[in-house]
Amino acid sequence: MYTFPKDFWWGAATSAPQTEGASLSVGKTATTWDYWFEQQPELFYDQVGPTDTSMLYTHYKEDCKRMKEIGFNSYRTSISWARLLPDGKTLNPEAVAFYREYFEAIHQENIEPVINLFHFDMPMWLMEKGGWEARESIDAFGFYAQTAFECFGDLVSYWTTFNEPLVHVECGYLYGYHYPAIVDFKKAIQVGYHTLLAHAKAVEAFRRVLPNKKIGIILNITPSYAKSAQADDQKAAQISNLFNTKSFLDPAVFGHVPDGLPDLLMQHELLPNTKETDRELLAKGIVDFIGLNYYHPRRVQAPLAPNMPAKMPEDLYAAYDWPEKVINPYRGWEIYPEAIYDVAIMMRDEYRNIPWFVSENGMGVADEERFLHDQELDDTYRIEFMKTHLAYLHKGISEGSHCFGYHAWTFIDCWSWLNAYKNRYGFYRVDLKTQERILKKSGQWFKQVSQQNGFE
Ligand code: BGP
Repeated sequence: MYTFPKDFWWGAATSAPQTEGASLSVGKTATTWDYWFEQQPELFYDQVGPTDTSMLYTHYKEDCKRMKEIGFNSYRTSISWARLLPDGKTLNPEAVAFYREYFEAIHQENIEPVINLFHFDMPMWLMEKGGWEARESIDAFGFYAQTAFECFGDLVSYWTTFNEPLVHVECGYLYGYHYPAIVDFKKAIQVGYHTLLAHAKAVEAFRRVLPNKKIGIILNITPSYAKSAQADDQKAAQISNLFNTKSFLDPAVFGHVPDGLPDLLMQHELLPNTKETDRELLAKGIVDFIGLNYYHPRRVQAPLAPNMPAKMPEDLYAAYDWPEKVINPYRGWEIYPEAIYDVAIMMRDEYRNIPWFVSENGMGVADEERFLHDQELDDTYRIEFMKTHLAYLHKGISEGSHCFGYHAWTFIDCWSWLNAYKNRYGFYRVDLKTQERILKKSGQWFKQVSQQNGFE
């Protein structure tokens, strides 16, 4: 029997843009997703945009009951910046009323709400001024954060500033999966740097407004494993970890950028524009807890034909196709549950054993309706996926890592960026046309795990 610590969080995560719907109504203005979909709907799978979701905006009451039915004691979602502050300054009373009622409904089911501020959903009014590339995004985010803390601080004890900040950096400024789909390493670094400062600005406001509550950040963790023990492969893995793990984790835990990163950026002419006061602000960004989203590791090797100075991260480390990898046949990502143990030990030994939780973990499945028969969806594959990850997490905890929870991705099938509804992850299946919800087998299993605080 794998038994987890007392009061362990069992639940799931999602986000405002992926579940709420009501995307351009009740006072909300456009985000980059609304805008991009309007401009180029063909980029989105099945041409499904951010308005076509599970419509939590109207279904949240029944959905909170569904969360309870499958044993959640905690649940993360986010606030939509463009809904709360449609022009960046003016508070939208309908948004305040909606989120207050939503968070109250979560409490009514005895579920702890964990509320995040930014989940890839840049408001268009800020994008038009340059988005995270513009220095003014830092104060704009600080103002938004403070407003959210003031409006909902009485209802929410656990807050997070960003979900996977590395993703809007990489996908928006290096690889073209998020708007503005620019390919520019130097801009990407500047965007990442402003995001770090915006995070610190929000934490600074938090300490003033809600000194007795807790704040964290949610990071995607993709531990980098080197192809071989040779020095150049090892160096590539180190650089990959510097960018992909330490770049946001070190500032959140220690209040400064990781050693080695400024020198590396200087060598490659990638240093961002800074101000003298930045160091002081960054030091204020230390959090109370960390959330780590884990799906798959990175396999890396020395770059094959590097440019000097680097034009892309691939000039510093290259992807390596590990022949022994196990693949999720329904999503294509590597499945490597052992990494969750390595991460647990890393948090214990290298990050002062700060309290942390698994804030996303799950298995995406394309065309999941093939497993739907007579209104039952047998997703045993997902149960196996979660069990193996939880077993490794348990091992890390039993060796002293301070992990206090496990949130699956996700509660209900949700809209996901360019892939829209291609890959399903939910404990509940949603039929987009009828809005009917069907509990999958994994949801029934998760309820037992939560009730027993573990599994056999
Ligand atoms: C994480 C994001 C989520 C969600 C998840 C699954 O990176 O925080 O928003 O999208 O990944 O990814 P996908 O939907 O692309 O399969």
